[in-house]
Amino acid sequence: MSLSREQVRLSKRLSLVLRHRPEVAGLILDANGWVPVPELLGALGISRAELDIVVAGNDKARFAVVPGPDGVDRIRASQGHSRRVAVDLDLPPAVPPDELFHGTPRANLESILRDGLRPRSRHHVHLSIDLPTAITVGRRRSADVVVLRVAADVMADEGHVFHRSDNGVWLTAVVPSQHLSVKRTNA
Ligand code: HQG
Repeated sequence: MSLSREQVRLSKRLSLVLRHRPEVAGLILDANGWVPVPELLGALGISRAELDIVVAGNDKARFAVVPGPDGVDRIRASQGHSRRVAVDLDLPPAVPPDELFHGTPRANLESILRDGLRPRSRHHVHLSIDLPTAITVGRRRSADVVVLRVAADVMADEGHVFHRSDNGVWLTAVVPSQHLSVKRTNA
């Protein structure tokens, strides 16, 4: 089900407060990134029904809602938090598939092949499970996208730790350049 323009706007607002700037809505995320749903509804002035539609209809399942230990539902973003927000998703280490992908604007290529993939403003480098997903990620920023192949099997053998977010994004601290190769240009 696709979201209306209004619902996409709410989804972006949720990403802002649950990943980057909780303080703009007067919210405080707990150590693992969770907020009680009633608090979020109050802070954003929305109904539970409005929230549920955006959580369920979100194209990338960006948000997870689970019952809290106190019986009150809580919500968090499954990945993508800013480094300035002290959140530990507490995901277990996971064995990655042999190869993962990363889509990026061509303008970044030279620097990435020199320095490797860095998390920049986020907690982790975000890697995609397949080529189409990587292309979509890169296209957020540019029409001229390059997809890099990440030798995740070799990295794992070398001791790099990977995590899989609840919505299927692979996360790791850094990808040194020797584990990168250009998979596809002009995606
Ligand atoms: C680039 C979205 C130059 C990197 C997506 C990327 C993802 C370098 C940008 C999630 C570099 C950071 C994350 C280096 C990395 N030199 N450029 N050494 N190292 N970069 O947005 O992976 O839709 O923080 O290639 O789907 O694009 O928001 O990372 O272009 O899962 O749910 O620096 O965000 O999810 O950009 O995207 P980002 P990303 P949502």
